[in-house]
Amino acid sequence: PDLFQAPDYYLLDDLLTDEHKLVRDSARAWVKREVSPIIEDYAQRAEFPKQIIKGLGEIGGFGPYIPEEYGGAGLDQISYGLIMQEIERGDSGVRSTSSVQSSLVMYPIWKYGNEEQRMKYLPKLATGEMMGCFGLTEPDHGSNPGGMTTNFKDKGDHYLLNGAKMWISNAPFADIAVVWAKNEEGRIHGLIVERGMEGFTTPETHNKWSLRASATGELIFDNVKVPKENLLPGKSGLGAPLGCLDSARYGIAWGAIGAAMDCYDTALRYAKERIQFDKPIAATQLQQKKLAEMITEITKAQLLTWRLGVLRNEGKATTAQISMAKRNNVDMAINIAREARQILGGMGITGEYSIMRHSMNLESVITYEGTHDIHLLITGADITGMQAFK
Ligand code: TGC
Ligand code: FAD
Repeated sequence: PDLFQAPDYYLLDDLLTDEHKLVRDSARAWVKREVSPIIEDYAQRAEFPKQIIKGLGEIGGFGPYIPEEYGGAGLDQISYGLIMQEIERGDSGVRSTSSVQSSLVMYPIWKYGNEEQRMKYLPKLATGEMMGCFGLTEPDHGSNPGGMTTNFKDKGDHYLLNGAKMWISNAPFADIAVVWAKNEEGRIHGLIVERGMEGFTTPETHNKWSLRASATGELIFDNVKVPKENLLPGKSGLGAPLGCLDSARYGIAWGAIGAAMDCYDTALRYAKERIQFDKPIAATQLQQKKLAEMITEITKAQLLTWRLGVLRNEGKATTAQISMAKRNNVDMAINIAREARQILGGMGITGEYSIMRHSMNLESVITYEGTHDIHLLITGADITGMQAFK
C-alpha cells in the first residue's frame, strides 16, 4: 500500500523497453520518497520546495532528451514522457518546473543556440545548478503571443531590452530567462537574460489558488543591456517559441496522466475502505461508474500519448497532434480529479489527500501552454484548413 499503483489496464508496459521502465520506476520511487511527503505542506504555504532541485536533475527531470555531450541523459521521447508522468503524479507545480527547464529553456538553447551557448548553459541546467524560465506571455498578449510588445534595439555593442512578461513559471528564482522579444523590424528573437543584469527584475505573483508549490512571477525589462552573444542565432519568428511549446505540451500530455492516476488510485483505495450503509462504497453502482469511467479515460489517454511518443521519436508528430493530446489529457485529468474528490466525500476537500491539490493545479495546466479553447482551434484549423483565431 505504500507504493503507487500504476493503472495499466491494457498492458502498456509491454510496449516499453527495459530502459523506459527503469527510468520511470526510478522517477516514481524518487517522487514517492522526496515529493509526496512534503508537497502538500509547500502547496499550503505557497512555496516551491527548492531542496528537490538536485534530485530532479538526478532522475532526468531536466532535459532528459538533451544529448549527453551537453549534460543531458540522451533519452528518447517516451522516457521524457514517463518522467513527466511520474513527476506530475506528485504535483503539477513540480512538473512545471521540470517542463520549463527542459523544454522551454534547455530545448531552445540546444536547438537555436550556438555551440558556445550550449556549452555555457546546458550542463549546469541539466543538474539544476542553474535554473531558467521562459518569457513569452505578456499582460496584453496571452493566447496571441505574436502581438507581443517587448522589444530590443541594436545599440552597436549590445541590445537594449524593454517590456514586461507575465505569468512566468520559476521567474522568482531563475538564474536565467529565455525571453522572446521583437527587434526593430518586428521580428521575434530569443534572448538569454541573466539575473543581475541592470534593469531586470522578477516580482513574484501572489495569491494563486492553483499551482501553489510552483513560483510564478513577472519579468520586467527596463532598459536592460543584453550582450549580443546572448541572442539565440538559430531561429527567429513566432515559430521559434512555438517549437519549444511543442516539446513542453507533449510532456504535459504525459504529466496529466500522472495526476489522473494519482486521483484514481486514491479514490479506488478509499472507495474500497469506506463503509457506508454497512458496505464499502466501492460496492455501489454509482461509485463503480465513476471509477470505471476513470480507468477507461486514463487508458485511452495512455494509448494516445504512447503513440504520440513514437511519432515524436520518429520526428513525425505534428503540432496539431500534440495539441489534441495536451487538450484531451488535461481535460481528462481535471474531470477525474473532480469525480475522485466526490468519492472521498468531505475528506476530499482536505490536504490529507492529494486530490483537491491536483484539481486546483489542473486549472493552471488547462490554461497554460495554450488554453483548452486554443488547442481545439488548432485542431479545427488543421482539419478544415481554416484558421478561426483571427
Ligand atoms: P501562426 O500564424 O499559426 O504561426 C506563426 C508562425 O509560426 C509557425 N508555426 C510553428 N513553427 C514551429 N513549430 C510550431 N509548433 C509552429 N506553429 C506555427 C507558422 O508556420 C508561422 O510561420 P511563418 O514563417 O509563416 O511566420 O500564428 P498565430 O499568431 O496565428 O498563433 C497561433 C496560435 C494561437 C496557435 C499560437 O500562437 C498559440 O499556440 N497560442 C497559445 C499561446 C501559448 O501556448 N502560450 C504558452 C506560453 S508558455 C507557458 O504557458 C508555459 S507554462 C509553464 C509550464 O509548462 O509548466
Ligand atoms: P487569454 O489569451 O486572455 O484568454 C482568455 C480566454 O479567452 C481563454 O478562455 C481563451 O481560451 C479565450 N480565447 C483567447 N483567444 C480566443 C479566440 N481566438 N477564440 C476563442 N477564445 C479565445 N507563460 C509563459 O510565457 N511562460 C510561463 O512560464 C508561463 N507559466 C504560467 C504559469 C501559470 C500558473 C499560468 C496560469 C500561466 C502561465 N503562463 C506562462 C501563461 C499562459 O501561457 C497563459 O495564461 C495562456 O497562454 C493564456 O493566456 P491569457 O491568460 O492571457 O488568456
